[in-house]
Amino acid sequence: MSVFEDRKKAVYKAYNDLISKKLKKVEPSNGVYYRYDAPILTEDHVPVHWRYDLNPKTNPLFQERLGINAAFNAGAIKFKGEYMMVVRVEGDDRKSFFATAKSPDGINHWEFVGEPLLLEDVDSMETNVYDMRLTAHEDGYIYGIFCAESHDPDAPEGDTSRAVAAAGIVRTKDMENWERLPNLKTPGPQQRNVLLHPEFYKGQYLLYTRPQDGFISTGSGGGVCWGLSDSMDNAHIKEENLMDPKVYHTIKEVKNGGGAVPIKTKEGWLHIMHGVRNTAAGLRYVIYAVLSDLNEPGKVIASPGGHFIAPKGIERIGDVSNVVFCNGAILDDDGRLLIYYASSDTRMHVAETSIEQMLDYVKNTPKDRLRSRTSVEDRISLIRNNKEFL
Ligand code: M1P
Repeated sequence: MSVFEDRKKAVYKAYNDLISKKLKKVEPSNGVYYRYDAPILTEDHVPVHWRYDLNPKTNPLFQERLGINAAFNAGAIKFKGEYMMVVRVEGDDRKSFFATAKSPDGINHWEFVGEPLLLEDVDSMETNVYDMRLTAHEDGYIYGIFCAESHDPDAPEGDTSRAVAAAGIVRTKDMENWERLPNLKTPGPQQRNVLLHPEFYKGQYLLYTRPQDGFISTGSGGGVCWGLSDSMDNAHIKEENLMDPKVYHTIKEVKNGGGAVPIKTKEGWLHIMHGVRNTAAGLRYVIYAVLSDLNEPGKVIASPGGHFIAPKGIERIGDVSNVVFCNGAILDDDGRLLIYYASSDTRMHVAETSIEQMLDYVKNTPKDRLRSRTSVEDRISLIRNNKEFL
């Protein structure tokens, strides 16, 4: 066999072995959610023909022509019974793009389908797009809100790293044909981690925002906010209301941001978010959960202390280490909840739980009372109450 045939066979075998692998639940878990023993999606899940030139004449050595660096930060949706993610795929050239992947059960055998999304070119300065949140809205559309990033036009000459972030918007009815709408306008000068609430609120579209003064720093932004817009055709929020502030010496001391689109439960809207704190080794991103009022989705009614998921084992390592980040979840009719999260800006994982477990978690985990002393009081109370059951 030629080098081409040899290598092609080996590369396809590795790909097929990977996508047919069945994952195992990690037992016994903490009772809140299960992890699985391997990532659900990686750069190696990207189809061979998206990376290699399959023509033996132009690629006799069967070299990868357009490599993929990472597959992470995926929005998720169950559409017509199919589990789908719109994944942030990053090429070796550092440009991110969106690509749809499907799985038969939401956990195993994730495979990319079709072709990457070619978004309408609304702004020639837009350089990068990433982190789509998918909302099946009661108006009948599925909206995808993502970060649209450009080089800061006001950056001093020679400063090639200053950027501006805006919320880009697309919508679809079939998860195949996407219509691009104008970017969201907000009082906050920059936005990332914007997502659309699935129901109208007071007859308007409700969006969760995260105003930020700069590209990295949220500065005076305060935390996760909500605001209203009359339409999504020209989405414009005139007022941002603080919903979940960043707080000193907590998991969200430096900043926080919305994650998965809120999930409706009988006791409130469940939000899966991320919180960021600083360390000597750089920023640490964890995932946390809050519950908001069914009738006033911007009002937090339960806020368990600490993180819900933090990077563990291999999750700690990647392009941006010590990060877990969620922007998608799927609720099944039987109450099973699949929380999709990425680790270290590199790969995708799933945490499996249920609405029953999550409500128990958000309502019964003690709040963060913000001091070591109060944390010790909570732990001593747990220990002493347990004495009669030991
Ligand atoms: O690198 C970690 C994450 O950083 C950003 O999140 P935030 O806007 O809260 O700082 C995002 O760019 C995200 O894509 C990334 O995973």
